[in-house]
Amino acid sequence: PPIVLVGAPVEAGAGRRGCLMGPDAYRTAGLKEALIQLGHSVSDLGNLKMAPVQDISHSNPVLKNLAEVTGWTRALHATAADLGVKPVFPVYMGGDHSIALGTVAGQASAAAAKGRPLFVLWLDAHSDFHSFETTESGNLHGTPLAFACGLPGFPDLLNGLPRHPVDPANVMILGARSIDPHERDLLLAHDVSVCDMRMIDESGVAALVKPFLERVRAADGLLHVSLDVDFLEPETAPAVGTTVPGGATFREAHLVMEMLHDSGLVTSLDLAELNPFLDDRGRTARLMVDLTGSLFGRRVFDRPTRSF
Ligand code: DIR
Ligand code: MN
Ligand code: MN
Ligand code: MN
Repeated sequence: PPIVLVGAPVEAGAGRRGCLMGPDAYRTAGLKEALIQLGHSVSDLGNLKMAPVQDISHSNPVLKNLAEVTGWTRALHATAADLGVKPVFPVYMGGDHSIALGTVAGQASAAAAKGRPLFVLWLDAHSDFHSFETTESGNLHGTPLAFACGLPGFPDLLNGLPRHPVDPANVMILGARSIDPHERDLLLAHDVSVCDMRMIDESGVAALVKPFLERVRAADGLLHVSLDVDFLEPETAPAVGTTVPGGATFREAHLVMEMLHDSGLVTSLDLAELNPFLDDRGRTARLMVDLTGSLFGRRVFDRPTRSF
């Protein structure tokens, strides 16, 4: 299907400024041109607009920028719910990871309309599994996966619209190496499959990703991929505010993307947390473009398509 790029210049969910430049950095790094070169038809919807939502509140006093994050969540939810039922492949160019409060909820609403289960692959150093009650930093980019899974402890971010929670059994987190105690408890209670860096060290990414893709296929599911820049090793991808050492290598990340492409199962993508202010001559933006290229079919050499 045609690829639709959606700019989400959001920085209200992160602890430091700069992610609002993300969509333009992807444009400067040639995301659209790279995908066209791979034979896809690509359109860029430009950047979404947002109106802060003032009539929203929560009892946790540490939450930062609730009005703005709620405004972005509603705008992205509406866009994703709409694109999700059309014959297009949406790529959400963030923006910090709070964009996924809206994108996953919207894709989940579209999946429900199609009567198909939504699966989520979360590529991240963090699990982003806080509720608005458990976050201690107050940075709402630490909450989107818990919201997607329908956990309690959130205000009415969707303005009364139904949430269509993703079944936690349909979620895989890959690359984790920084999980807060409250997140750990919630992940265990909801039985989310967490593949941490040690599991990648011991078995390699392919052995972890393949059975997950087989489950998506067996369930006739739709697959949303949420790629946080900090999934990668910071020396490889420095342009992110929350670097954690010991991340995925260049090849591990490309291999995941190549396997996702070969599976043919992915239906939507977030590119989250790129902070161009922290980049080194654009190399992280270019790497994210290259990884997206691998997800859309770039390969080193022809080989028979394997089905994962
Ligand atoms: C930490 C860091 N768990 C927090 N989270 C994220 O602030 O809640 N950093 N997502 O990217
Ligand atoms: Mn994240
Ligand atoms: Mn992260
Ligand atoms: Mn935390």
